[in-house]
Amino acid sequence: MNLRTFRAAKMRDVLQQVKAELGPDAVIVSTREVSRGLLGREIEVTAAVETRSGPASGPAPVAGPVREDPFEQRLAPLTREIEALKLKTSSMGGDEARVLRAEIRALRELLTTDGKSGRAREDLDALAGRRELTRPSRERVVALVGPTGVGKTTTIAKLSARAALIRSLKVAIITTDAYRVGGEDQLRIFADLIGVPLFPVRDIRELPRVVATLSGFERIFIDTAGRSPTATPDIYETLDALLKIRPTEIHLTLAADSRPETIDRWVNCYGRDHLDRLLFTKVDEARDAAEVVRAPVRFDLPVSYLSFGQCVPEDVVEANREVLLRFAQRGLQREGVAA
Ligand SMILES: Nc1nc2c(ncn2[C@@H]2O[C@H](COP(=O)(O)OP(=O)(O)OP(=O)(O)O)[C@@H](O)[C@H]2O)c(=O)[nH]1
Ligand SMILES: [Mg+2]
Repeated sequence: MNLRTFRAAKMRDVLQQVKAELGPDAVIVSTREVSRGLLGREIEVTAAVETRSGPASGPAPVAGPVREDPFEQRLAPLTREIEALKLKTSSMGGDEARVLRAEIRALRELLTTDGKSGRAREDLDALAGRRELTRPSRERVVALVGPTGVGKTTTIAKLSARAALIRSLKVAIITTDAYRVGGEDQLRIFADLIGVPLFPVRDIRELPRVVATLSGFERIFIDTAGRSPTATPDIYETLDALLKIRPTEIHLTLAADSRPETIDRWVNCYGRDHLDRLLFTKVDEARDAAEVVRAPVRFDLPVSYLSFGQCVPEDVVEANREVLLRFAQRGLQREGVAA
């Protein structure tokens, strides 16, 4: 038996390699995702073929019905190949057959997911049209608002570090998350590491006054306490204070795999007209991220940044159209973001 391992970014490319190198009788032994350097992922397929010569013994693949969808047309030969492999395992017994069947199931799942992504990409391209999906942050004062635990504080640390250390700007951080145990400490550690001053604001109504005292700073980042969407009085209080220090850019911060109804609820909670940007975090954890394109279109609210990990300051990028579409299509990790 000739056992070989193949790798490529896409499952169909690996399968093409398998077919080209080992021929139509190749059997998939295992498939897995492997990391490619720091930035990407690849599919690794181990395939085997009997080394004996002679005609293939398995039943010939049966031609499927003609399909209209161009993606399904491309997928059809692979689907047929999987069917043929499945037939082959039905005549086998024991553990070997069980393992092989599990692998075939995994392979089918991967192919279907890839197929859906391909279609999603076409849909999202059409949906996005010529609309402005992204817009860089421009204002001197930037505030992040949104649900608890999405990564607001971490993102504030990343953005402050980029502005202070890379762009050499005079940066100040304000936290209004001073009442929660640990809320201020978390940011103080980052601020000390970056070497920028941190101004805690214990009473949110004091925020405009504190900002007014910071006229010597070129960039001011405001971290707010995470809210539950039912805590509307708190949300309004924060919003009210932020609106008094216009021009402030308010970025609604959300996890990249948020469901549409969650995003709608949050945008409505703050009021679309009070928001300037969407900022998506946890891109690295998202499997389905179509909302990073759909939401900016739905609300005409461009995306500023994408955060894709816990590391400060490197795991954040300024969003751009191509990256957003690529990521929304694949919904996968760093590959779409950092490339
Ligand atoms: N995987 C991943 N984790 C992240 C990302 N951003 C933040 N985190 C992690 O998410 C957790 C919560 O992050 P915080 O920055 O404290 O979130 P927050 O929105 O400030 O939370 P609250 O202040 O409690 O509302 C921490 O463990 C972070 O390290 C990201 O882009 N990807
Ligand atoms: Mg926080």
